[in-house]
Amino acid sequence: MIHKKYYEELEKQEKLLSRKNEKDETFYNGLFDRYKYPVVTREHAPLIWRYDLNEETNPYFMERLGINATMNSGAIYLNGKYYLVVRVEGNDRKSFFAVAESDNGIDNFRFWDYPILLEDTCPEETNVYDMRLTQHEDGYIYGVFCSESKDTGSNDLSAAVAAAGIVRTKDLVNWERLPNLKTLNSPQQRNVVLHPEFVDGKYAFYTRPMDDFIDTGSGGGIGFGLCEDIMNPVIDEEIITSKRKYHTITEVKNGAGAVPIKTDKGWIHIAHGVRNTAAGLRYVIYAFATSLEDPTKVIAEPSGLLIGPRGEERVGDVSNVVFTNGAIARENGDVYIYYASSDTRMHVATTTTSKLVDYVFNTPEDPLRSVECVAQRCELVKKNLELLEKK
Ligand code: M1P
Repeated sequence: MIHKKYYEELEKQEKLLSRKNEKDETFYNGLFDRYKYPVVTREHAPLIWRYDLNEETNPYFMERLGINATMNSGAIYLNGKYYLVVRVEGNDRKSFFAVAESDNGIDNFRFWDYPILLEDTCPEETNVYDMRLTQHEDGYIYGVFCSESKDTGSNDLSAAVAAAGIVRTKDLVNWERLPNLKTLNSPQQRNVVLHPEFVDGKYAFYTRPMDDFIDTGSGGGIGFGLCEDIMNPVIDEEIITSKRKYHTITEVKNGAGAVPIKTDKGWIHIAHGVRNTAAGLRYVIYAFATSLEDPTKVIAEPSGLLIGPRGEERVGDVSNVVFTNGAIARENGDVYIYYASSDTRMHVATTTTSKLVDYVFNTPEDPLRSVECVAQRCELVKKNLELLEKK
């Protein structure tokens, strides 16, 4: 017999799932829109994932396998629908992947019945998270994610090793697991993204070399490397393409986010930057462009952040964080940037390819020193005052 409480909870959840999202009219910057409601929260997780519905075995209708957070999601537009491969974190702190779909990309995201059950090819793997979805020109959709294992060489219970796991699919239903990526010159990797096109006939990865699980150490920023054989993925040479910089939003760390968006003027990258503060690390989202001829060459980088945590986004399991690993760029020019706030819930910001191009190529670069930043601002003020006086 199904517990009657199930139907009450289902009705409540249905109200949430069918709620229309609205633009947040209090926010304006000319570049993107924010929305009033997050697009996926832990309350979106199906009841059948969390409760035993049987009244006999669950008389109190008690949550048996709770969900703690829904965050860092890969994104793809496929056959007329918007899909997120969400990082779902159970109350047990283990993350897994689950597909949520929506007809319009801004609301009504619904999880499929079953989460993705990855092939168990790495017995030492403890946790998986943050999948980037690349529609590659070879015809597959690749998912590159962080595969985390205990560092057995250390006495520290928290010591872990991060590597890039790889899966591929054609339909988001059947997933084939490939060997983890090997980067011969970097002990650890996180935030690895597969470029959608071959470069010099090879698979091209944006990497984030790290000496340690948390600290990048000598890992100077976002890297790039080529791999001949995706079935035996090895990168023997990585170059740093986007360096971390002193007293900027990327001082402590940065990492590739969404799969780069191809435009007439260059590849637009939407990444994350990390700085330290007395209140802990602060994660923001920023953008830059690389050359179409040479995706390792940064050709434009606007100053500062694109999206920072605001209002309720600032608070969560890991506060003061926004993080993206998925964006959808439609052929009609619409762009949906999916980002998580404070490692807790998912949001969307909408813009267009032409606005992103204008932002990336026409916003001044960071001059890196206060005195030059003021001079930069004074120049803007002067031009504006002259224009206003002419009126
Ligand atoms: O907690 C914030 C983020 O921390 C990590 O990012 P990075 O490797 O750049 O430090 C990731 O684990 C990410 O999942 C998380 O959101």
